Amino acid sequence: MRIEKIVMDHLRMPLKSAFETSFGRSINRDCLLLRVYDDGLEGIGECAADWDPGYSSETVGTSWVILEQFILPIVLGVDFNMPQDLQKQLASIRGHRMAKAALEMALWDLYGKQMQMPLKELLGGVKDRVDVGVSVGIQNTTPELVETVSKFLEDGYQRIKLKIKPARDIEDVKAVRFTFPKIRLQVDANSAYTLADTERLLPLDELNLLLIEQPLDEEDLWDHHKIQKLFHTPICLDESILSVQHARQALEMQSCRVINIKAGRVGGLTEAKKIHDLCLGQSIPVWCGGMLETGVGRVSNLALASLPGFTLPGDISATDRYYDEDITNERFILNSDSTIDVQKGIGLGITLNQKAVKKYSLRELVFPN
Ligand code: OSB
Ligand code: MG
Repeated sequence: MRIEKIVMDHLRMPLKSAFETSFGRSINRDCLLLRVYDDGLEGIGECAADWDPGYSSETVGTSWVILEQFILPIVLGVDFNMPQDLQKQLASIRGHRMAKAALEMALWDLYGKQMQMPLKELLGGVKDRVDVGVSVGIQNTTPELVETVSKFLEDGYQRIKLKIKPARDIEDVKAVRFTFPKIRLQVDANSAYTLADTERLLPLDELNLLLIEQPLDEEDLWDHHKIQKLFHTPICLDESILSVQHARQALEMQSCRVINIKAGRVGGLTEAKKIHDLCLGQSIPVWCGGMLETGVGRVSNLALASLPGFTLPGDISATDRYYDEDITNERFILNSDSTIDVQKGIGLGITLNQKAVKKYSLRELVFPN
């Protein structure tokens, strides 16, 4: 593979409904779309960074700058045997994992098209459909939350994740648990707590949750160890795991018993697979997180989640949970058993709706120009 040209768009996608977490409320999902070209073939990638640094220190703006000023100049005209070679090429650039992951995704798509193989096969996936759930944002009131959950259950989602934050936690989660005593339920705090809050969170341990995701700050690996010791419910890390080293150290420290894997957060599918392999070797369950991706990122998540160690349902919901109109011609639908099919086409297996890309693009860069 030799990248001759790259086109980068900043997209602003209107969400079907506002999504509120402990770090904020969004009505749009901003992202970057990358298209790389080699000899008539196109590879497509999506950058998971959002408009603001609420979830991660990376944003659409920082990703744009790091791609334009540093990453794209390094990779232009370089020969890659495999997408796995990218990280070595970019070793001189610290951090900025979401920006790097976007380019890696585009290389995986290109590589799949050259090899005539679907991403699932390239990664070593074993499933044709993957278990999925839905991540439910914080609602205005507790009754509204119960109502929203009930609608998603009617849609067929068999696993519900509730976003929580201080003062919108125990009461909300209890209400959902008491209304639906048997559902698979988990919570995600997105780093909203400190060790001082732990005592107050203990009632969560009585609600038969699958896991409690990222209660403390990204950097609090050791404090997560302390909180895990107090809870029977598995602690799951999301924000804290930026690499396979972090995963190994978190497991050695017993800071969690489950890991949420997002390719964007860890710098790409190659690193995501390394974390999967490490966890599989230690019988640590993993699941595929989501970041409200368009169809581009969604199809990549589905392929990743088809690896054998992804034993818990992913945050990979159907297209209509997020967007009325998507930028891919393919839409993803929920099967009756709360699964979504893994794409079978070569590479990512998707095509872009060019009209939609134009409609949602705020700015475009053609490199070199
Ligand atoms: O913490 O998992 C998270 C969305 C954006 C950023 C972070 C997170 C999320 C979600 C939504 O929970 C998952 C999805 O449905 O894509
Ligand atoms: Mg999370």
